[in-house]
Amino acid sequence: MARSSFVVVANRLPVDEVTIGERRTWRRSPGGLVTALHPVLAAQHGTWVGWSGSPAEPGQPAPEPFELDGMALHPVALTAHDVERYYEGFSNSSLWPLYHDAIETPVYKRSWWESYRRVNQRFAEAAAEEAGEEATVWVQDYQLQLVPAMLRAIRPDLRIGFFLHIPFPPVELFMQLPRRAEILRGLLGADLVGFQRPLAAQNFLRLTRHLLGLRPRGAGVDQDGRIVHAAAFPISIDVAEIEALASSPLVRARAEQIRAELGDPKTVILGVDRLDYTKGIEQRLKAFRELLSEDRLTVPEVVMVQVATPSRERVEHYQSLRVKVEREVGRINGDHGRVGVPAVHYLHQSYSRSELVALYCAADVMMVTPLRDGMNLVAKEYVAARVDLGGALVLSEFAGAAGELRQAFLCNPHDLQGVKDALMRAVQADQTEVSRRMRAMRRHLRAHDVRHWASSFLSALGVPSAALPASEE
Ligand code: GDG
Repeated sequence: MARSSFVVVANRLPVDEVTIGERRTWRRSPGGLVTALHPVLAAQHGTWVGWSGSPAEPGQPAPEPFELDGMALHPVALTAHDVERYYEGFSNSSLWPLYHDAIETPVYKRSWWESYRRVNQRFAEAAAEEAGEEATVWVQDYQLQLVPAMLRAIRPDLRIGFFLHIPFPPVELFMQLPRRAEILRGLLGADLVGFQRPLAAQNFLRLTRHLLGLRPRGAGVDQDGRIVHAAAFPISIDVAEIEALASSPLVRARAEQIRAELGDPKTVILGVDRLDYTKGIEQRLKAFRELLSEDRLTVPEVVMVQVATPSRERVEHYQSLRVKVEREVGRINGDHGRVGVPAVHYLHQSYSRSELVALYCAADVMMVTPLRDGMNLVAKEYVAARVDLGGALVLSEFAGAAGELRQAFLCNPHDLQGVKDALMRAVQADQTEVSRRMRAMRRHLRAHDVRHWASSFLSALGVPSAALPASEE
């Protein structure tokens, strides 16, 4: 039965399955996307279509749709086989590396593509079932690029938006993709295709000409008499939530305690990333090691904390990255640590939001050095957490966030010397300079939070302004 006027389609539902006593139940998961979209979903009796996160047995039907916090949730079933081929395979071993400048060599397998196509069809059918007459459907990210066209084929009455959270590669790279035309046609099923950065939107429009012989004009391209628009909508974070955590006495006390536990060093350098080869963790560690070897930095005056959250652990690229990072950490600690004082505190664990914010507040220098990143929310979270105007951000030019956080200490992560220089400038910056930079970045962020992002996209898609989430500012 078609019913919602607003449907979000994403690989994952915004919930985690938890066990309370004997009972299995669902809890809303933390995350920027659900924060941004919850108000729209709740106001419009919207539905979120996605995978629950646990594999189904073959032939087992998906759990029945259910309600949570005013949102309707429609689970899509994925078997272990789908997860291996559609998710770990085509999404994370073919598309993810290709779209990130082929930092790791993308792997292509025909069976992965077949699974990607089948699973995308399943998501499209679920969305078609939930969407009311002339409803708006917003499809998220690289795992679901075929959904816009598949959905349009079933339901031409719908208004369809698509947002890509990761970079969109230049034509020369995209052309590697064995099923490149299908992917591009899939995206062209949308009315609006949103990207993190303007260059990505240009890459997409250029590709429609190169691959399909279409004629892009300005920010749009005519596809079968229908104009598909492409533009940048840089995603953001729930600034108010991070500020509230950073101002809470508990988190502030925890930040002080973290510094004490680290031995009250003069300078704490922090990195927080999913353990992913796009994030430039090795480059950052190498820069730190060389500065220690050259005595430009010394332990215990300076220590580094690197949180590397476990991620995609069954994918081979990630297994070999872990070995490389852990070898580098071992080398640095072997050469420069002291009894009871490691140079690098390496944490291959997940933390609560409040512990993360306490770490942000405890760090004098935050290093965000991806080789390529759609946006990078960690950089924005660090800025939002620094209500005290303290802290220096070292930021890669290759993170989407560098387009907005211009007052960071910007660096090219491929240039080791450049990373070392940026880190030294950040460590040595005086308080006046640090707070001048932080104030400017905070001003920008407060006017561009995640609700602003969702509203800009949805109003460009033509959703009436009364239905849009209001920004905090
Ligand atoms: C993709 C794009 C784009 C990390 N460790 C823990 C934890 N995190 C949270 C961070 C942050 C999020 O995960 C990571 O977001 P990023 O943006 O940094 O990176 P990706 O996961 O690669 O995200 C990226 C993003 O989509 C949104 O469009 O910005 O470019 O690659 O929020 O805080 N959260 C908790 N514990 C941890 O240990 N609770």
